[in-house]
Amino acid sequence: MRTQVAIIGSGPAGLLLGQLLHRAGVESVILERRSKDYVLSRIRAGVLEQGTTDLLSKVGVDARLKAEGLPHEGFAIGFANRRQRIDLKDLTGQCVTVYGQTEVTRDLMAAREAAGLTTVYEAEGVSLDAFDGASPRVHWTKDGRAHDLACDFIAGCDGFHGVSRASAPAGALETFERVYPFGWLGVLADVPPCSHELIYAGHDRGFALCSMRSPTRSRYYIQCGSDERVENWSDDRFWDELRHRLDPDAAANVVTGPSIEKSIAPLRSFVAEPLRFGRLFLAGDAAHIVPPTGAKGLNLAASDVHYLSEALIERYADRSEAGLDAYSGRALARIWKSERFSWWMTSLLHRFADQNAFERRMQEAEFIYLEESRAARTSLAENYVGLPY
Ligand code: FAS
Ligand code: PHB
Repeated sequence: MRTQVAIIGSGPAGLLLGQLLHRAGVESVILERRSKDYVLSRIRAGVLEQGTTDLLSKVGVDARLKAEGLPHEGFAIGFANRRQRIDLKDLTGQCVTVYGQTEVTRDLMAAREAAGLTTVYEAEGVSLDAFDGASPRVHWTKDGRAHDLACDFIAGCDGFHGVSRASAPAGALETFERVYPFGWLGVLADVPPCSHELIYAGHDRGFALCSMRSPTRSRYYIQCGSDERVENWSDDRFWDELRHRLDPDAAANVVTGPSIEKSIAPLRSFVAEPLRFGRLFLAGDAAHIVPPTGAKGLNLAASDVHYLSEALIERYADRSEAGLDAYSGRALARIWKSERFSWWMTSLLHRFADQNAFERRMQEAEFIYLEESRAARTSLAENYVGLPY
C-alpha cells in the first residue's frame, strides 16, 4: 500500500487530521489498533471550544453538532458551599458547546467512510520505520497477515499509550510530567442534569463536576483516590458522595438513576518535546496530556491538527517545508498555555491530602479574588473558551 500521510490512531486527532487533509486533496490512511465499536465505546470529553467547532464546520462535519450540540454561555464554580457564575459570553464574547467526544468521533468516522477514505481497524503491532529519511514506512499485522504502508509522512495521533512517541529516537525526546495524587470517577446516566450549566465544585471532601450530554443525559465526576477501584463504587454510593460535595441547591436538583457507564480516569499533566522527528509528527494525546478540569484535552488535539494539517497542505501545494519546520514550536506554544490553565484549575478545585492550612487558604483566596475581580474572571474565561490559534 502507499499513501501520502499515514495517520496512527482513529481518535479525534487522527480523524480530524484525515478530514482536513482530504479537504485539500491530500491522501491519508488511518491505522487503528482497536475496533471501531471499541473506539466509540470510550466516554471522554464533553466540552468543545469555538476553535474546535469551527474546524468541524470547515470539514463539513457539523450537521449533528449544530442540531444537537448545546451552546453554553457560562458555567458555575463552587467552593465550600459558595457558588459563582463565570459569564463566558459577557467576559469574552464567546461560548463553548457541550457535545460528547463520542459523537464527534462518530461524525468524523461517518464522514471518512462517506468519502471512501481508508481506515484499518484492529491493526496489530503497528511499527514505524525509516521516518528519518524521505520514505517512511508503517508495518502491522491483521488476521495473521503482515502489511506494509509506504508514505511521505507519519502523523502520530495514537494517544498517550501509543507507539508513535515511543518510536522517537533515544535521547531525542524531553518529557515534562506532573502526576496528580487523585483521579476522576465518572458516571454517565440517562437522567436530566441538575443544572442547565456545568458546575465545578471544590469541597473539603473533594472535587465534583456536574456536566451533561443532552437535556436527558448527565455526566458527573467526583475526585477519588488514585488507587480507587470502580468496583468499590455502587451507584448509590456515587450519588450520595456527589450530593455531599455540591451546594444545597444543586444537590437538591440531582436526579439519580442507573449508571450506563462508570469509569476512573487518572489525572496527569504531561508534555513531550519536540513534536517532530524527521517525517514523524506527534499530535493530540500522543504529545501531551492535561487533567480534564479545564476541558482542554480534546480541544488541544484539535489545535495541534489544525497546525499540522496547514503545514502538510503547504508542503504538498508549494513544496515548502516552512510550516513543517515551524509545527513543533507553534503547537507547543499553545499546548503549554493550555497545560498551565488545566494545572491552575486543577490546583484550585481539588483537595490535596498533603496540603496544609496555608495552601487551603490560598485556594479560598483565589476563589474570593475571582468573585471580586472581573479581570480575574476574564482571565479564567478566555482560557476556558480557548486561546486563539
Ligand atoms: P485518543 O487517545 O482519543 O485516540 C488515540 C487512538 O489511537 C485510540 O483510538 C487508540 O486506540 C489508538 N492507538 C493507540 N495505540 C495505537 C497503536 N499502537 N496503533 C494504532 N492505534 C493506536 N478530555 C476532556 O477535554 N475532557 C474529559 O473529560 C476527558 N476525559 C478523559 C478520560 C479518559 C479516560 C481519557 C484517557 C482521556 C480524557 N480526556 C478528556 C482527554 C481525551 O478527550 C483526549 O484529549 C482525546 O481523546 C485526545 O484525542 P487523541 O489525541 O485522538 O487521542
Ligand atoms: C464532560 O462533560 O465530560 C466534561 C466537561 C468539562 C470538563 C471535563 C469533562 O472540564
